[in-house]
Amino acid sequence: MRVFIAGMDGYLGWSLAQYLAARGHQVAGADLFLRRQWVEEMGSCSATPIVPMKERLAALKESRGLEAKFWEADLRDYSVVERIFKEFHPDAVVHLGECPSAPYSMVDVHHATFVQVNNVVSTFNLMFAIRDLQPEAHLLKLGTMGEYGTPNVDIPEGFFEIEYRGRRDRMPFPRQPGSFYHLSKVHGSNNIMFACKVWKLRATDVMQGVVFGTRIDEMGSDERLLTRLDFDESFGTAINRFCCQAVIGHPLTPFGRGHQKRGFLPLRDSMQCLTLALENPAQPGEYRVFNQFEEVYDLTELAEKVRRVAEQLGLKVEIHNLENPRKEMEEHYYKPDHQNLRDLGYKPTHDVEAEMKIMLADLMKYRDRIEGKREVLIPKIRWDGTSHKVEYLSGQAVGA
Ligand code: USQ
Repeated sequence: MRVFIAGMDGYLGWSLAQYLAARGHQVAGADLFLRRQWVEEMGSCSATPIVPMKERLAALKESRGLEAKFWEADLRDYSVVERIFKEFHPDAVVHLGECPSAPYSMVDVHHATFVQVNNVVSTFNLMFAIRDLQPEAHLLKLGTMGEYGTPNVDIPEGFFEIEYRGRRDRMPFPRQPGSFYHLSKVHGSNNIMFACKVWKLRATDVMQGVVFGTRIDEMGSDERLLTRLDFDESFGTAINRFCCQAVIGHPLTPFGRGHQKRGFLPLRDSMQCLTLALENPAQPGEYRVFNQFEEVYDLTELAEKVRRVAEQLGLKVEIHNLENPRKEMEEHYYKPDHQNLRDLGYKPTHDVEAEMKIMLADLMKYRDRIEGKREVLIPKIRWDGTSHKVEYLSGQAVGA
């Protein structure tokens, strides 16, 4: 299959390029390297060393004998997307080219506008290019479990049956996201659902939980094939941050009461799920939704798991809750379905603690890189629009 990956330089994009190429798919991708700039803007860097795309592609060839085509390209420019489609003729388009950060979208009007325009317009351009140039192509769009928010009822996979005033219908499940970033994903989902209806596009919208992990087997031992791993307040997810904190002896930082629940899955299982969705595409006119995560934990359970696994590796770990810079429920019901991918054959490869162990061992090699950016572990971006470092709830001084 000819697969085009929008956002091929990112955490998921670079991993997926390798995973698909290793399975015999023809891979091409584009990226404007904005993620590298955003993380720099946060004063941080990837915990794993990452080389420029040119070197990544050379390493893929040298180490694995595999090739991928690449364009440095701005997907907000329709003429650029058209040019790529005319050259590559994709059978499938994976959209991983969005700004993925809730905090970044809450900084100020400029960041909020940037995130929504970037995410909505790039999705639009891919949809229109499929309609006009590759109408049979399957669009695999990365959504997020955060689109649903945390309702006090079970969460289905996209749609639910509802009876209201004596009548029944199958309707999209309500979206109640918690940031302008998560809202940008809802806008993308709505636009794609509409395009499937009116143009008979085929699309899969993946509501992905929090992905973690430093590697997939396809990266082997060549350091140049590693994907990035962020730990700053905007681009580092809670679990990746907790693991980075553990390796440098920084307290783990659940926010507020720390009972926010989320679904988690290892990077290698995210690759397996995305590939299953590609190899079993939606039908023309079908807009389907997959909830993609393995296990649900609350943030305190997660921190306890990181502590337990880190201690097995000889690390000493403390957990100190921080004041919550976000506006979110800190204790709530959370029970999302996740059957669709299992029905396609998804089998989790590693349990969460086994994957954490691999990740912590990897990160210990890069301790100095994390230590050098220690200050980014305490957040400043607040949902009320102000920006100043949050405090430890225990009364302990920040940085202690
Ligand atoms: N959190 C902490 N301590 C930290 C960092 C975060 O308690 O040091 C809490 C947050 O307050 C939140 C939860 O952990 O309640 C998850 O935060 P996160 O930063 O790990 O994840 P989130 O902002 O929800 O976004 C991440 C990705 C995003 C993806 C989403 C999937 O950045 O691209 O869409 O995970 S999900 O969380 O299921 O919506």
